[in-house]
Amino acid sequence: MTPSNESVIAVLRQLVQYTKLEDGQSQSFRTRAYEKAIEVIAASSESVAGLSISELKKIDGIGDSTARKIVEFSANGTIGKVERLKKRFPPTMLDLMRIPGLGPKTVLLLQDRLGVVDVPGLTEAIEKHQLASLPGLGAKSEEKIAKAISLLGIHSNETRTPIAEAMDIARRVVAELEGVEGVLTAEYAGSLRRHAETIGDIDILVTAETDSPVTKRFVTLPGVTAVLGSGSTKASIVIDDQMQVDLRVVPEAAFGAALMYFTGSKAHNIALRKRALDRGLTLNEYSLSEIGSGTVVAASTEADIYHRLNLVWITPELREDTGEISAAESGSLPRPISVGDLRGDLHVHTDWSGDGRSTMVEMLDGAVLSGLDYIVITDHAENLAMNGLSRERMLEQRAVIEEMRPRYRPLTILHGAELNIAADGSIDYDAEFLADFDFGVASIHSHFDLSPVDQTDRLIAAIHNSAVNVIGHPSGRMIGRRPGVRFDSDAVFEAAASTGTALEINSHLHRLDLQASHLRRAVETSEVMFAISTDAHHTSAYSNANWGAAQARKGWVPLDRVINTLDTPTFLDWAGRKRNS
Ligand code: DGT
Ligand code: CA
Ligand code: CA
Ligand code: ZN
Repeated sequence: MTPSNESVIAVLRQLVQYTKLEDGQSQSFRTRAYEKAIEVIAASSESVAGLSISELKKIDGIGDSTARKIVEFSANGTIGKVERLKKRFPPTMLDLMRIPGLGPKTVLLLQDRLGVVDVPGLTEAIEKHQLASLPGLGAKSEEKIAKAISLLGIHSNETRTPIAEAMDIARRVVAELEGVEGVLTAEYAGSLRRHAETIGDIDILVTAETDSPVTKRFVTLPGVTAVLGSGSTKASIVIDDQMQVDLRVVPEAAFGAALMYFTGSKAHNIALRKRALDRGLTLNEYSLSEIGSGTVVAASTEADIYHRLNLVWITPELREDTGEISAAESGSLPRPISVGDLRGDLHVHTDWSGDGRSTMVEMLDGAVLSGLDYIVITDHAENLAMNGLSRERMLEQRAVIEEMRPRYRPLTILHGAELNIAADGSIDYDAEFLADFDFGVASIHSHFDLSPVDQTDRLIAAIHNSAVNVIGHPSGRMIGRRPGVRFDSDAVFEAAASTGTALEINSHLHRLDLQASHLRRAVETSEVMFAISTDAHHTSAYSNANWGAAQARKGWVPLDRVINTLDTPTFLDWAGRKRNS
């Protein structure tokens, strides 16, 4: 069986990380070559494993050395270089590299001088003030690293994995299992299906014909670094030295009951079981059945089970026993937003931004393919170091967009910018220049450590700027990497509501910003509107809108609070109202 593209990408990502350690720097021509190949493979719909070296090299973006490694991986399930580097650098050193302020150079220094190769070791070294004496570090860096560790809550070995990384692994395992003979369906459940921000372990459910070798294959998948258990209907593995994955094989007739059980949460399950008992029924991972007679009343689909409990089907993101069951009973659950409800994307980059990877034409074609009615091009404004556009470039871009418009009708193309909110809440350019854009997204890209009072003032100042229609990724957090700014959320919601400024629900799995608890509170306590945007820097990122929709569901956001579910004229009217005020 040839490995899936997802598995090839995962091993190349490992190669990138280990190569950084080997090189002692975070960028080199080798890591750039692997990263380029990852992008190309991610965008490809054809399977690359199984191709020959010469076939691989014909693909634009894959060079000789990467091609050889892909072929080696397809044949052996491993890459010799990765295996060798793993012996030199324990996998826990990759966890260290995720801590802000710790690049490959410092991580190597920690190993070399202090023998520190994991987070607990680092915590101990900080307690003994051993970092301060290392060349190039000092007391100040030590303090910064200590703060990052404490804010991220990663001091112990009990680490949870950010959803972005867990999702990659789960999708790759699901893709592999779908290729095994006799497998009918494979789906991830657990906290991942509930769209939790961090994931303890991945739970996968499979239905299969009785003679399918699925559990046997599961324990030998590419990337498996330990087998924790294996039987005929269940197995557990560790993948990439990092993540536990539990597999359950269940009968098709019980799939709904099993999916519901293993999706959880535990609290939601317990509440439903109690509800079942009140109705003379028992609910478990096999079925909803009558007590006594044992007659099965529902089992094959989740919807059947919820209906038999006099509830509407509850979207997995809400299954936390925080009011969703009574809302499902009274019919007051918000209708779950799906990606098909989104008519526009209000935060999109092109390669005019230093960090954009697709051209304007590619991004516009992508918008059409995604079925969008309108799109706002929001490349970075001038104050963003390296990646921002000068006034001249912005005007050039506006002319290009003007030219594109007739070609892309009925797609409506707006010219916007992603503005940078400075420490004092001011933004790029001047009022006159800003007024000539069709739309503005303003985001925090700097000064993450101001006090909550200052951050609140800063956000509110930006919200009051008539050139700002949306606050992009309002907290600026990166899940598991950067905590994001703290601010008085009620005050920000109120200011946004009263000025007609929307708050973004950023769809990147690394961001998911605003967070779900903020969304739910905002919906309950204010009139604020939201924009579910992809912040795409590449055409492949349009599909992230799925994750933005999931985040909105998790935050109990109803459809009528999302500005980009409006049809084009109504949306344009909304945007114009603030800009012309
Ligand atoms: P995680 O892995 O910590 O991110 O969170 P979950 O929710 O994925 O938890 P996990 O993997 O321990 O279990 C998966 C699901 O299985 C869980 O959401 C609900 C169900 N489950 C596990 N243990 C129990 C239990 O003791 N009682 C009930 N009712 N359900 C359970
Ligand atoms: Ca789990
Ligand atoms: Ca589990
Ligand atoms: Zn952006």
